[in-house]
Amino acid sequence: MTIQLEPFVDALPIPPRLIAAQLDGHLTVRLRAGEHRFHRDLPPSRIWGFDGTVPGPTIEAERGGPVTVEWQNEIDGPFPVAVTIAPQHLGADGVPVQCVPGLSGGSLRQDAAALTGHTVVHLHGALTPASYDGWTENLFAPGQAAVFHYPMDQRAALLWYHDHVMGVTKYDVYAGLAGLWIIRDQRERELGLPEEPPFEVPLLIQDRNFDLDDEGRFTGRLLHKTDPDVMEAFAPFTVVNGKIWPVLEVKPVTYRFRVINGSNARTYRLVVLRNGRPELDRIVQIGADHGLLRTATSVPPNGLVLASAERADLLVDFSDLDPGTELTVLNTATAPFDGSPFAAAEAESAASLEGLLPYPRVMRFRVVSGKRAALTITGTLAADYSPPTTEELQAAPRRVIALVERELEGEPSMLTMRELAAVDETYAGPVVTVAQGERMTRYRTVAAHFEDATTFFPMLDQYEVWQLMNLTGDTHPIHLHLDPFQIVSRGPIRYEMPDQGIEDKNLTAAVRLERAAGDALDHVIDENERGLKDTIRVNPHEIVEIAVRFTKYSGRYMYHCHILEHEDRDMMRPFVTMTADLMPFMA
Ligand SMILES: [Cu+2]
Repeated sequence: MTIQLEPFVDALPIPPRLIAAQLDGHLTVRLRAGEHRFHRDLPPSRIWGFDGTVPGPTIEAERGGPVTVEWQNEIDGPFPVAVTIAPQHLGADGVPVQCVPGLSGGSLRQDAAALTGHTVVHLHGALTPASYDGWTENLFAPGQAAVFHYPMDQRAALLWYHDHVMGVTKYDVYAGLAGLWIIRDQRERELGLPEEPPFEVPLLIQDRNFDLDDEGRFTGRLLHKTDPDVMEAFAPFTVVNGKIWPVLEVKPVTYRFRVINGSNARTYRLVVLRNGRPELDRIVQIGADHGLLRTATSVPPNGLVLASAERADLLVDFSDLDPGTELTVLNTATAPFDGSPFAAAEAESAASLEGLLPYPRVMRFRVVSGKRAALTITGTLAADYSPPTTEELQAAPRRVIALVERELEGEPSMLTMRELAAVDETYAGPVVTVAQGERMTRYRTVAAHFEDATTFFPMLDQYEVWQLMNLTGDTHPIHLHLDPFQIVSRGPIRYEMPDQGIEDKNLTAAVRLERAAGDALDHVIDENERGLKDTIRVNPHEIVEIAVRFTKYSGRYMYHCHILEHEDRDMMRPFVTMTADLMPFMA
């Protein structure tokens, strides 16, 4: 008999803070095994965490104040997460196995149990020299340390640091190796934004599952469970700052919430409800991945969508509410997420076993008494960036990437990003054709897997346009390391692929830039996506164009899907930023 977990009983934890300026910009963070209690009624779970906590400490830095972190790997085994592939997608009761705790008949993956704690740390969203960016294969073992220098020469934003090891990022982050990193600057101070608890609150949203004993009681052991139909882990329990369905007492004032989706795979569409009715007009979004938007915006009418690694900086006004009022945050996004809409007004009926969303609840706010105060932000928030002009983009090199899922017999699907290069009509091999009206371009696949030769060599200080075409059934949040980018366009595509069109190294497809029959998505750019982004959602039947300009650092970096199960298998590719003066000397 499974013990039920009572919602909204644990107070929302605020992760410990490490303020770089108080430590002369020199921090030591130890990666350690530890114990963590995810809910009042759960036994403690073994975890791997930064400083042994879940989440790790929030590191706070100042723009222009470099930070050096000595990441000391002090992990000792065994790997704390039970990893299993359940034998069936549905349990005997017809409920998808990913909606329930326990192994569901799966056996433990012994190779996962044998992981010894090699790690590498990546600071997501940071403009970092390549040597400190956390290249996925540059591991440090238990007993070793990495000293990484972060220049912090970038605008204020919420970043996050997490493990990035080739093939097992999904396990290491799930085990707890993630923490927040906030950069502050003068512009935010001019706006009078809250800059510390209790009125500035980070919200790291993740999903977790747990193992059961023979009597069906929670053991506390973390569980990463997938099944033959769904290769991503979509865990049933939503965790915010390390607690399942927590509650935060709020005064009747305006709060600033720094929200990040740190889940392996799950996308959230967040709605706030009072007495069952959505009250999204309480929320003003002032920032996205790389900090302040040009102007504040409301969240989309269906709710705030955040795929893995996306961030939102929100002001939420509680100033009109009486003590005792409760507001509940719900998630209406089913999994795997494919961009399908769901009306905010229906949020209370969002639960869906088929959609791997057994519990839509995320957290609750409970208003307590206090002096009322509202913070109103109007006008221009930021004027330090603008959308690239047509002239800037005219000369920009175009890079074309197709996202594909290759189904394999008896093992999980292989997801890859196919880098494409234009060929003329004499090329006789497999091609992808992309047609817009009468104009048609033929492409061959020049790279399919992480270890294939690098084909992207962006030049510093020059705009590039990357075109991402999704030929799969799910939404993929594509993340570029190093500089932020801006979305240029999003539109529908229809495509045909022959049987066997997706080969190991090749791709055959005919893509047209027009709407497919039965495609119900609107393919619009949300207002809150018009900021500086480092992760962008590419929905099914969609092409997204982004404009990126790398500015400071030359070297080898990665771009990848931020669904960790996809990144690990094998939706990740390298790129090398180049400085123009070296080009004459390149072979
Ligand atoms: Cu993906």
